[in-house]
Amino acid sequence: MAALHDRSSQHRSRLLRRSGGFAVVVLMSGCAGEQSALNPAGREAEWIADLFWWMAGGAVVVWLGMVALTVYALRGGKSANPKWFIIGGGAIFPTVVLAVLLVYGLAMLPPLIAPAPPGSLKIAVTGEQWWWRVRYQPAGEQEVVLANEIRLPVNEPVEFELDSPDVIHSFWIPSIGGKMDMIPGRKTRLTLNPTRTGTFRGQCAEYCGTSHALMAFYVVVMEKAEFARWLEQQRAPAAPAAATAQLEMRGRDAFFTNGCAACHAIRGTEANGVVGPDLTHVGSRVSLGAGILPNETSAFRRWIEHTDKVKPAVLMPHWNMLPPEELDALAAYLESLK
Ligand code: HEC
Ligand SMILES: [Cu+2]
Repeated sequence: MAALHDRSSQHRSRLLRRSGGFAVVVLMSGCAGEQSALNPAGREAEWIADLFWWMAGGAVVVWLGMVALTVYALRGGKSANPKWFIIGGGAIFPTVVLAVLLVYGLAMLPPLIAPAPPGSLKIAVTGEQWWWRVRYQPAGEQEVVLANEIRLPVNEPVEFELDSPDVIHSFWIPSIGGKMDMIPGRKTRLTLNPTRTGTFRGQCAEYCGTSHALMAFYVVVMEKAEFARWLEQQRAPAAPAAATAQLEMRGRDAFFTNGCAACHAIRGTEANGVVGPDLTHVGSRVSLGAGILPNETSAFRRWIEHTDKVKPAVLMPHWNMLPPEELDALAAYLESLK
């Protein structure tokens, strides 16, 4: 019996150790990666992470103090004058700690909401159900309308102008900065300063309907010259499908015969719909469907055939009645739009 008990308690502690280790690994892995406020890649995100660590550290110190006092009380410790515990620990200490935090937190606000210096890159982002309309407005140049992805030059301030036509969304790139609501009928602003290159992930942070959780996007921070080249390439109209690329030519025809052009624009063709995302260079994006599918031919096909299964309640009809060849052709054409 004793042996059995021994073994089972050994087993239990091993299990605890293992699951404890597992929990720590899972928790810590949430801190790294492309969508973590604790792995900052922007000036504003660094401030926010600092604030978090100061608060977390302070909370640990207060907690340890409380544990020490509890142990002391449980052991029957008698203080010289218990009144001082109540006045000191109950009123003075929290007032001082909260006042310091308030001042620290408030002092952070003005630079966080300050506009970017004049001449900075402006990007207007509109929250749609459930995707992002993105308009680049470089100073003194014509705007470039894109969707579902944001690219930024590193170490340059950028000012986002945010809005929404119908419901409230919230624009959030945790690694680069704080979140800002997108509110119908008014423009909100957010200035960010990315500090290192890389690919990060943003996410709608305000419940906006059925597919709210499927409303994400990738953010690619690039060297300044590389960004300028990229924007020029995106500004250009779509290259016409090569006459030799039979499948893509058929896909192009299918795009028009199936009415896709009523909702989507492909600059350089007659397609100029504005209901859905601009598709001029859709094949060059990191992801498809606002951050939810990889950008590859099979994903294009899946999106067109089963749109509503991939994204429930999506505001695009699905085309599962098309013959497989036509779906393949459409997918090949869209993927070729680099
Ligand atoms: C009634 C308007 C409408 C029609 C017609 C329509 N779409 Fe869409 N499409 C949308 C909307 C809205 C979205 C964004 C959905 C979302 O992500 O929530 C979208 C998204 C897409 C995307 C993803 C774009 C991206 O940035 O990842 C592709 C690709 C696409 N549509 C292809 C097509 C094709 C091909 C057709 C024709 C067979 C078509 N669409 C017809 C409205 C439409
Ligand atoms: Cu949203």
